[in-house]
Amino acid sequence: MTFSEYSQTLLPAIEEELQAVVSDAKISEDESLHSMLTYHMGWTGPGAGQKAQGKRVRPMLLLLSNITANGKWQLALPAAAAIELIHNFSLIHDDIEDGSEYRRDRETLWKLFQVPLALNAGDAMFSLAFIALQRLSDELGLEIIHNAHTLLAQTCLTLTKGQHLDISFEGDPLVTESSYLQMNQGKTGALLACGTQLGALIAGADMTTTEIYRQMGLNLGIAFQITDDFLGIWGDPDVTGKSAASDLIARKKSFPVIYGLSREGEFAHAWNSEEITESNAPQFADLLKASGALDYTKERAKYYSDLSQGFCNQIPSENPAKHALEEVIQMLLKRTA
Ligand code: GRG
Repeated sequence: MTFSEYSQTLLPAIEEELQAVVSDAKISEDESLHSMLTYHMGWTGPGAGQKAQGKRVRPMLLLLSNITANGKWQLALPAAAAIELIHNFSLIHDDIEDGSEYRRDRETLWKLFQVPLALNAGDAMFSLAFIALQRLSDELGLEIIHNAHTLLAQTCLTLTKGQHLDISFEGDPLVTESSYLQMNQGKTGALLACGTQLGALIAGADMTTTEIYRQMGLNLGIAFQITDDFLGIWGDPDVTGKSAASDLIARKKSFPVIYGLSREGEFAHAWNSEEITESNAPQFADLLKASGALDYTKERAKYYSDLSQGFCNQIPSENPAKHALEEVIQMLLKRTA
């Protein structure tokens, strides 16, 4: 079965589970907190629809992992919802921290409702992720349910550590590729690793097997973030929903920039001596490309994607969902948004 065929069944089930959990945010007759959450999830408000919902990559990976590990995917739905809620919570807070005005081609929550209410809506989303996990069936057994809670909680801490490093990079003139990787593993790798590992854990897989799933997700996450960094500079704004070269204007120490600075050539000189604005950002993107950063970024994204594929090959399963997992790995490397 292809990824697209699985999506037809799994995506509506994920959406239904998410909506059931998010409906817990209603405060008696006051719908405003709930409507902020449904706006961010892409279900309501201007521009609502598939693009506004995002790709739902993490819950899809979780369910496909669960299926390949011989799980009953319906039992993994609460965990799929939980991981997507943590992801969306982190986006709400990230947009505030970065001052980003647009996400998924629409205004961010803080832009529409101001920072205090957006922070609070993010907190509600975070709490709902753990409420979602309470929907895991007793049928799974207490040990699995306990381990799922522990894994999600530990992943949240890892995410904050990654985000701390990312924010700290702004004031650090000498960010190395190795510190970038540490940041990336926390900020992005950890949640994808958590998704694939949780899927296998809930299916009752043993520790050796869940570790293979974790590594598959972790390396995919690293490749995913490097690709995100690529798109933040050379992506098509009509497809990414962000302005062109947005990461350069924000002076983000993304993967290509760290490489470009390390070459100490024309790009590094311009970066250290000039402001980057909407109008000169394309020239900066060209200088960065000339430093070799574009090719190197693509090469490293492929390297981590291949590592992920290697772990996928080790999954001891003949289930057709394994092909769908392989497709996701390939798709995420080639994505344009
Ligand atoms: C979890 C307690 C806790 C804190 C979070 C704010 C924060 C700390 C971390 C930020 C993490 C972050 C925003 C990482 C970026 C990851 C990334 C590549 C996001 C884009 O993911 P997509 O492309 O988004 O899957 P869609 O829109 O498709 O859902």
